[in-house]
Amino acid sequence: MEKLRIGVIGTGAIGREHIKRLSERIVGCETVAVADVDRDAAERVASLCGAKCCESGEELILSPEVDAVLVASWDATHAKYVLAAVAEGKYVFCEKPLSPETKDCERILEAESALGKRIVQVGFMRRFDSGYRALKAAIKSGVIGNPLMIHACHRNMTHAATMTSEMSIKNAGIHEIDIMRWLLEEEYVQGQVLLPRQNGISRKENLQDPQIMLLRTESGVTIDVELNQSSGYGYDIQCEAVGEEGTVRLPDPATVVTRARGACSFEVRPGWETRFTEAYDIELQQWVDEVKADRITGPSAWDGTVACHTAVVLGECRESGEIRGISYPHCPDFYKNMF
Ligand code: NAD
Ligand code: ISE
Repeated sequence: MEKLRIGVIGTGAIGREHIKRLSERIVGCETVAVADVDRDAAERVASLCGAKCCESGEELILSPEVDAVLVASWDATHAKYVLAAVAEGKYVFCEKPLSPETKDCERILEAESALGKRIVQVGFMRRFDSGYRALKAAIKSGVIGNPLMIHACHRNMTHAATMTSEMSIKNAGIHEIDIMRWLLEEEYVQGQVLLPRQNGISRKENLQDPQIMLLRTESGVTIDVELNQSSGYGYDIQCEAVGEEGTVRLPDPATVVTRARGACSFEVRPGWETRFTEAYDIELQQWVDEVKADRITGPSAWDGTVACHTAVVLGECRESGEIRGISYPHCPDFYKNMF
């Protein structure tokens, strides 16, 4: 296959970002079709990238000229497109979350297992970030001894108009849920959510902000994550692992450090687009290369399912503050040993 022909469903913020990177930086592919429920938005994007504009996501998936599908529509719509792509036997890259609902994830696991071959990848791009990779390598090297705790922050500049308390966990916190189990290579057994004082400046109905997710893993590592939708100063992702003999911390993205006017400072990126640019590039280049080689290895439907189950439990216990046990459905052999 010369060029992988990709169809993109959802031409909003990240859909457009991905289409741009597919045409400018990712080699061996082209965007041949797009679809969006906002037809005008889809047509604008189609004319910019020279792709066909489909009537619907379903039509795009069935198009014979589409080899592989990239889903970048709203969270709750992911599962139906993933299932349709699997039914067609087409590789599908689905932005996170795989679904906000566990029953959807289980249907996807069933459908993919029945095929007997992995064709679903979930957009947990942090696994491709050089900082997180270095952090994982340091933990695995044993330099800090056994890990005991992880302290993390997920701070957005300002909350999106649609953001709710539950979404803060299922849409933003889901990255943290995935990356912590990937860093430690173990599953969660317990979770809890704490609700600090509400941010009075950025009040919004249905959004308790900030929130703290607490997780405990099988070996007893405890993880605290500040989920903060309205930092007011930038998009800031922090993570520090504390071990028996030392600590190791996620680096801030490389940039210049300025010492001037009595201060020492560096820029905090405004959003995920610029904070994780290289990670998205590596993630999609690997996906394109692996799809062409007919064997994908990136974050799987099982990873998406574990993250979804964890987020659902945290969503359920967030108001009561109670500590809840976490358990997962049976992991089909098909997905074992994939960290
Ligand atoms: P957005 O609102 O900017 O864009 C979503 C687009 O999907 C909109 O144009 C909307 O009209 C379209 N859409 C909604 N339902 C649809 C449907 N059923 N069929 C076709 N199109 C539909 O949102 P966004 O920020 O681009 O987020 C899109 C998805 O990407 C979300 O699931 C989000 O969680 C994920 N995302 C991931 C990252 C990351 O860091 N990996 C970053 C941002 C967004
Ligand atoms: C967004 O959907 C993303 O996935 C970003 O990576 C995340 O940091 C942000 O909080 C989400 O809303």
